[in-house]
Amino acid sequence: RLQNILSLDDFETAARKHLPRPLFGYIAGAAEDNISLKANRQSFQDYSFSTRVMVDVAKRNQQTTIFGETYASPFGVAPVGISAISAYRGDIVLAQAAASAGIPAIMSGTSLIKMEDVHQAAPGTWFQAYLPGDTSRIAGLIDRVEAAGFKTLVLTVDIPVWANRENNVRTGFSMPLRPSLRLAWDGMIRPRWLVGTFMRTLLSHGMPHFENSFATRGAPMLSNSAIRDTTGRDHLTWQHVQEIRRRWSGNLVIKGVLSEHDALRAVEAGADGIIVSNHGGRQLDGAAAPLEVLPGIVDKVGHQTVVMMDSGVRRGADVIKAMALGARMVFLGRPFMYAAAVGGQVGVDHAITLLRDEVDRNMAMLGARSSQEITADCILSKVR
Ligand code: FMN
Repeated sequence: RLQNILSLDDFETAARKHLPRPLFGYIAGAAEDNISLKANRQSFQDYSFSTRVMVDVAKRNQQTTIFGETYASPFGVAPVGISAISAYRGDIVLAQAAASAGIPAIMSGTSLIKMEDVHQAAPGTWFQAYLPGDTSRIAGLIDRVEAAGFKTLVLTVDIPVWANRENNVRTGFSMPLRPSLRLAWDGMIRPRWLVGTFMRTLLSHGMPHFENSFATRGAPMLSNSAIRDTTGRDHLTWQHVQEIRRRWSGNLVIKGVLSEHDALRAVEAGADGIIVSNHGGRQLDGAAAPLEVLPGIVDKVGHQTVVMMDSGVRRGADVIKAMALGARMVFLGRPFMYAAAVGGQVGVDHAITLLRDEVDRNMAMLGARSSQEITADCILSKVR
């Protein structure tokens, strides 16, 4: 049935049918009025392409090199929390699909699979951490990530408090996940998810637990202890990032930067890279779309650090526009998650292929042979 999936948005349509409503809502949703969610998509339409025709583009190459690693495409898998509840062994599926396609994947700290297991399955995976509010636990976390073998640590810094995600309340998603008649019914009418993901997980691995940086290690997903440690982050500052920098010798990436000021702070704190992101519109509703602020940030720190972005990327054309504005890599969250839910690793492979082909075709029509040739000259801003 994957042949009917012609674009990443088709995975969303398929996932809406496949997943229980609370789980689909958790992935698709954003915060409050979805202003940033919509702005993320709109921001790409604010640019059009300026093509170069009759260029010999017979040999095209979309590789990009970051932190000494050459990736096959300039896009990767963004961290998505509790993915193993929507797709069987979700974190591993996403990481392995990315590894086999030669693109980066960032595993979420809010995962239900041990970081050590994901690293073993796909050693090139990056690890994303939410810092514990109890700062005495930061050192232990960093040491564990290092001992597991990860080379790149992504610190997500846009969650001082949880956003107001009314959408979750409306669709019946909560943390901890509360069993309800509605949830049970919703699962029963979606037997492929019920048997293929939920029952299979329960039978093979037992009830999912938080295993990494998000909550106390080993907290079951259905218990209050799952959320006990997810608050109390609102006192964290750049000082803590500096302390982590001193302890962590691998690549350090700061995710959730939206201003030139913070980009500079991240560089001063010793970041090797930043991900310009509004968390897919899931945190501060009304926060700028990353594409809007990207050029200013690249101008400010692009010569000192690797600038990447996410939020709203759905097409190869979007990838190219972000690169033309100076992003060295872009990440996608929801689309790959839908693909994992609907089709497992084969689904994610298909999603990556669709996006890769779009980038490739568009590069040809644009007259660009390599990632280096995707420059500001390739696009025009419609916003004056
Ligand atoms: N970002 C994190 O840094 N850590 C997470 O655990 C995390 N969980 C997410 C869970 C879901 C269901 C979604 C949709 C996003 C999550 N994000 C998380 C944000 C993504 O990493 C990324 O910033 C965002 O999805 C990009 O926008 P897009 O979905 O439009 O591609």
